[in-house]
Amino acid sequence: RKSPLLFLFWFEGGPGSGKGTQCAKIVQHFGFAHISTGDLLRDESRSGSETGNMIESIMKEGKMVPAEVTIKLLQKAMQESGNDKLLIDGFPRNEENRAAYEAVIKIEPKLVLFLDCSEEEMERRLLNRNQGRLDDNIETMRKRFKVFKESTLPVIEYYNSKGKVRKIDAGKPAEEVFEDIKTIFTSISQ
Ligand code: UP5
Ligand code: MG
Repeated sequence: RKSPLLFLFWFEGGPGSGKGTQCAKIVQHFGFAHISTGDLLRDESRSGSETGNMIESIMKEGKMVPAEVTIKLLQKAMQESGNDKLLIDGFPRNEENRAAYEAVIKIEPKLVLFLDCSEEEMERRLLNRNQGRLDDNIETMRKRFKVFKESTLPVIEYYNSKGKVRKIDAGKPAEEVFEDIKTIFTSISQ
């Protein structure tokens, strides 16, 4: 990359908490680049490669893709972004991800934004999404919620203990959630 990263923010939150939705708004308002590890993995799964097929079957089950696969895609996307302000959406999702990130990429996030939303509301949103995602069926969704609680919440708790987490009430309408995010970004990213 040409210039060092000025701002690196991570977005965490359960399936359907609104990570992609809020990141898109931040891109528009604050000129960040948005990298979703879920999107990177979906793109790779469509490539038809052996790794792609492996990724697809893991995602269909709502399980976590091995960190070495995700970290390679993430590193490449960060290098190619050409932006010194980055939002990383949905990563790290477990301890394995976090260890791989710290071993390979190393750049600490400025803040971890945690979109906090009830499971009922997340479920409602995912069932309404209708974008043909293979993992938006009730059976896989329940597995995704379980993985979030068991594996991702502990990672968020780890960063919270380092004072890096800002918890946001994400159960409100998207525009209202964004108002809270704007306040954080306006105070920090300039
Ligand atoms: N919506 C959004 N905000 C709303 C609001 N405030 N009020 C009402 N509706 C709202 O939103 C979801 C839906 O809700 C949309 O229809 C939206 O309009 C509406 P979205 O912004 O897409 O939520 P998001 O949090 O991004 O939900 P997503 O389903 O993408 O979250 P996941 O974390 O489940 O999905 P992701 O793509 O990150 O990961 C998928 C899978 O990939 C994982 O299960 C795993 O198998 C794999 N994966 C890894 O293995 N490793 C990784 O590092 C990342 C992913
Ligand atoms: Mg998403």
